[in-house]
Amino acid sequence: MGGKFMIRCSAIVLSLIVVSACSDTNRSALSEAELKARADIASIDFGADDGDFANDGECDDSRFRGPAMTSTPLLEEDVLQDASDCQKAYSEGKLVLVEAEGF
Ligand SMILES: [Ca+2]
Repeated sequence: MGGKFMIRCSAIVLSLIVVSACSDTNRSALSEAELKARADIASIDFGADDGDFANDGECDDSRFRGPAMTSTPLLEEDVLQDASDCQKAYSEGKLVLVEAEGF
């Protein structure tokens, strides 16, 4: 009886870990040190506005992190495809470049 309960609890904990890993959206507050260390905006290739989520007011490019990021899961296909949203947010100090391409 006790063994069965343990197995069920382990499965629940495991699925919680998987869910939290999958819902990582890069959307977190930035520290002053992070903002100070940012690359010059002119040195960043923001790409084009060819993604499905271009011009929706949120940055969907997974290379960035900050409060201006979308709350939806980041897709690899949106890298370099959301230029206007990410460039605007970066200029407003709401993003840093983390260069974490791919997953
Ligand atoms: Ca966008």
